Amino acid sequence: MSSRWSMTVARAAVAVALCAPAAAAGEMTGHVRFAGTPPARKPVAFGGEQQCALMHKDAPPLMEDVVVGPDGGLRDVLVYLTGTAPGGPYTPPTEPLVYEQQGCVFKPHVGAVMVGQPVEVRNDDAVLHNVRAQSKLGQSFNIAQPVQGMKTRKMMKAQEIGVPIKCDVHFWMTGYLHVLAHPFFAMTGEDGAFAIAHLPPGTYTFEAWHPVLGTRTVTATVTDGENAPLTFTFAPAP
Ligand SMILES: [Cu+2]
Repeated sequence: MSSRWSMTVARAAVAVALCAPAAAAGEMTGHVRFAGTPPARKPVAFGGEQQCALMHKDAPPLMEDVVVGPDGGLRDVLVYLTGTAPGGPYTPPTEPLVYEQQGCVFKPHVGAVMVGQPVEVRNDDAVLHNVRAQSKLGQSFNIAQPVQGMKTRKMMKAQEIGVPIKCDVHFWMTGYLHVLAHPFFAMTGEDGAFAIAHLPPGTYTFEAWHPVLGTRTVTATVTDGENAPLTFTFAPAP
């Protein structure tokens, strides 16, 4: 075997090792799936808001009520540990969750932070947006951002799942903010995958929360070794 060939083989071996699923201790991984035919996503109807419509001359963005990836993964699901969380106290990340308003659309549609982690609302558009969070626990906020490039930071103080977010100016701009008192949570992307790390061994109940499709719960035992992945399955709304 030439040295050049053996180098290639060695590199391939490293690549395989890096791609193999990690068997991290205390990690709970899994997928959130949508069963059945995904509902068609309607284009955003901008109504009389021409400034917003003009930002999407080629094609309007699609509504994000239910977003299913090509492999049936369900996006925008919060998977989190319910009940008493192990350990603590927890240090929230200093990195903010950024809520961008871009092209008159919230990015992300659904976000999650820890109590004490900054939420940064930004206006990327040259139009007025007014972001309102409607909390049931006294942590509502109301931020007017008339100027492009404005950034405003807020800090949430208590755990609250599913705080509605909306822009008062543009009725289609809606979303949700989740606030968690512990770090054992994850948001799914279009592949529906999630990973929750650093769990001490024990039996826990995990809830999956979707803004339109409701909730699912699974109780599972986390061990020191590799844990069997969890699956949450949502069906079309009735
Ligand atoms: Cu707006």
